[in-house]
Amino acid sequence: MKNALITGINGQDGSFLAELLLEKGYNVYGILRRKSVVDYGNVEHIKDKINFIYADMTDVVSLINAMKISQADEVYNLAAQSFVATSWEQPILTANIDALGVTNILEAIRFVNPKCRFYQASTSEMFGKVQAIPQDENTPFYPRSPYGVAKLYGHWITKNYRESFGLFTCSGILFNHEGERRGKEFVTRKITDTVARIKLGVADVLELGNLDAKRDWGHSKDYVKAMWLMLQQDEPDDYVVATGETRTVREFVKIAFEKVGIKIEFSGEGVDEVGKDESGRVLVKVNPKFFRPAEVELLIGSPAKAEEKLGWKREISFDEMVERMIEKDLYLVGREIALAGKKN
Ligand code: NAP
Ligand code: F7E
Repeated sequence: MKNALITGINGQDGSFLAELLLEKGYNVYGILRRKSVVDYGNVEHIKDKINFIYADMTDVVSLINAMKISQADEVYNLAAQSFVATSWEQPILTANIDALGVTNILEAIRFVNPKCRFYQASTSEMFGKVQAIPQDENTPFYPRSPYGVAKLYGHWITKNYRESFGLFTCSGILFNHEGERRGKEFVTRKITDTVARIKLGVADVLELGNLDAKRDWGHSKDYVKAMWLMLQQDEPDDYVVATGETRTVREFVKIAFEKVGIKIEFSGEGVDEVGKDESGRVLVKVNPKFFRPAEVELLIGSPAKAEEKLGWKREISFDEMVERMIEKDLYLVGREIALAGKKN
């Protein structure tokens, strides 16, 4: 039985990866941060099967301790301040976690068990102002946010420890991946949650920022399989994981509303653009509050290397992903309404 240590286990990807590794018979260890209220987040449903260790990416001693306790054969570093918008508000914290935190965990591995294999959660945000279309493993980086810059450090230090010390380290350059467990501040989940609220009569309007931004959106459950595959290869390497399709935020909005039987037409331009239903009711507005100081306008990745060398293939289509998210949000909002009714 192999031991796996997952940082960021209670996040979106951590939860799907924990399920995958449990299915494969791993002993799963997961790092949690101490909070005033105990919160298992997305792994609440499997918490009895996971060995939790309290640690923090900014505290190398706690990571050495986690390595000793877990005796990990594989470490998946998923912990991050992962919300791009917040990285302008908390750039130092973002760098401490997303950049130096990677060095902390690599040093912990080097100190406790240099044979341990390591996965780093790199990101398409490193491509930022894209230098080629589609983006692949050879595309030059040009990050556009403190998050992207911090992740680029994490990416290079992962490569550097492979080349300097012979550690088995891999970076997965993952494009956006979403799902029912996505945080509600990210645009896809914000849309599906608000669409469900509008459908069920507890919200009036969806306010968004840049509707023109294009993203390559896949499902998290598919993407964690690629993480595992990378660590099962004979040689460590870096891989892009993407769908090869791109859509605007506006297109995502239209499709999400269609799933609940509402047809949206957009009209107007810039901050005056609105989305109306067939009766003319305004359901979507632009709010400049959600614009970013610098934007990543277009992402579309080529998964060719991952498909060829890892045998990875996505199974959940874009349409199925939106469907799953909408269904789950209709259920969750419905339950919230029912509970509120009982209290009154
Ligand atoms: P997520 O849901 O935001 O999860 C992030 C996790 O990191 C949470 O468990 C969080 O714990 C933990 N964390 C944050 N700061 C920490 C710290 N100082 N010490 C220990 N743990 C800390 O993110 P995700 O979507 O699952 O993404 C997983 C990883 O992939 C992240 O590194 C992200 O940057 C990267 N990535 C994501 C995507 C995507 O589209 N989802 C694409 C490319 C790369 P708390 O609950 O305590 O905050
Ligand atoms: O934004 C635009 C926004 O916050 C997507 C993280 O997982 O993927 C994620 O980063 C796009 C941007 O994700 C709103 O301006 C418009 O262009 O959902 P997001 P992200 O910034 O792409 C990468 C790969 C990661 O690595 C990150 O960790 O949507 N947008 N209106 C909006 N975005 C948000 N959040 N909210 C809006 O109202």
